[in-house]
Amino acid sequence: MSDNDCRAAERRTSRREWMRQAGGGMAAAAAGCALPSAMKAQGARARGPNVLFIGVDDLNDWIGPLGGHPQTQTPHLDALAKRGVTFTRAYCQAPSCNPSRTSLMTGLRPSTSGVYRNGDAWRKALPDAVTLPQHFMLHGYRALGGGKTFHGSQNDAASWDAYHQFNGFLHPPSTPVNKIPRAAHFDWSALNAKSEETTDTQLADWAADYLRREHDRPFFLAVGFYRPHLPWYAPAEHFDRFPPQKTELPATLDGDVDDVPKSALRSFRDHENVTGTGQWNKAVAGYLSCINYADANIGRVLQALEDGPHADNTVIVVWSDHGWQLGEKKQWRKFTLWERSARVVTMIAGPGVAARGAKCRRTVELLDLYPTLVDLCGLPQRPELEGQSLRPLLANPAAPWDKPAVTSINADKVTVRTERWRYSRHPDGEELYDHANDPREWTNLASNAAYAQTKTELAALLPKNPSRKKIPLFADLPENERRLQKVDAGRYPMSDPTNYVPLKDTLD
Ligand SMILES: [Ca+2]
Repeated sequence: MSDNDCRAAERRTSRREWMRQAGGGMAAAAAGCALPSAMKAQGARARGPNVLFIGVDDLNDWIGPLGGHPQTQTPHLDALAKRGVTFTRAYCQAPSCNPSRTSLMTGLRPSTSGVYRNGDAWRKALPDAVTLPQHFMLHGYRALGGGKTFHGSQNDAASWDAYHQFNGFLHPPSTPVNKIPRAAHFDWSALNAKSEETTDTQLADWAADYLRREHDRPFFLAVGFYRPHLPWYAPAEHFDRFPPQKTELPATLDGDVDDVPKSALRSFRDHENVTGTGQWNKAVAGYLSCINYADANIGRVLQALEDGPHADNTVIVVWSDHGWQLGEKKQWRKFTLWERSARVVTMIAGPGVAARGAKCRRTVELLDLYPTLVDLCGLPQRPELEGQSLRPLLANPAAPWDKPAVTSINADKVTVRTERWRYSRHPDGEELYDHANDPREWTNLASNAAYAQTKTELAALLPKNPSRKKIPLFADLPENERRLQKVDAGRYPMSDPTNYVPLKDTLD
């Protein structure tokens, strides 16, 4: 660690000390120089491999390797799938951004942390949690991030050596383009702009620049793309590939919602708006366009890795925080417990991934990524983590595995997925789907007496005593506490990514 790095680490440590004294309760995740000597020595020996951790916001299973939509165009993810393992039954722990990302980044379930809502102040709920990048920092890695990794304004200053974040996105001149009243960001349109002018591509180029350079320490680099999160605005070249009149809608069944508990459904408003204005095809085309744009940005990053000095020594993970519905069961967005909302992208490639090109059909969870990366990089595991390392499945995708995937909306709305079944419990009823015969979850078997035993077995897999802790809303925290999590550093110099502004200098 250089003297400059040591001084920066000291500054970070004193800031954290101050945060604790100020009542922020932030974890004392000291890096480098502030560590006990034994750990410092361990950190100094860290040699990698590096981690490239690519998150894609609101990306469902409409990518080539998962086959969720026949017209999707994701050539770069298709190519990555040939080099790594694609998990075809990977699920989020919550079908919305903040609780899903909190679980992924802390390795704890929502049913443990109580963080179920987008507005929940996750760091307030988990003041001592050591996040995934923090753990790597503790062991000698440099942790860098950009874009959206934690949710929105709830980034975590303690988790990064430096963070790259832009403010603002390009919008069409007049919105909403779809003219749906009160659409807010529920909109889609081509942008009359070059990719290089857009935030996600600039993020990709920032990461690419870093990946092309030599570094004195192994890195954990998180790249969090915003699209295909709403609004679906992307350069016209991507929209041109998906003419709406030729775009296929997701398969639906009349009366599909008649056999589900009322509280399983969220809202019909979006569906009425989209179908009432005759724009279902346009919306689907808009989402596919933004997926294609995300894939192109991922391609930029992966090409830079391939061209640079770290190609053979970097674990690549591509993940999404939850799925997205586009009219299945008359639902749009996420926030439900069905397959299209709970299923996520999880692809892993690089050192330690022997089963190149394989698909793994075991049920895995986003919170398995933390222990997996720790395992692949040879770091000590953390006892509190609730996931399980996927390493055996990266060697043999058919290896024995009996861990189901659990997704929670709150303590009383929760689902469990096994390789064959999905069982969901709501305050006003249950659902049971047999994926061997009903992959679209059209026929709820929960009231069929023939499946009573199956239901009992699946119910036993749901969280015991799920947390009902009341988590304060981030927006309600005093300004000084909100500020502790803010990593709003503005633009780092694009021309010299080694010249990162230490967080301390940008926060004070
Ligand atoms: Ca149904």
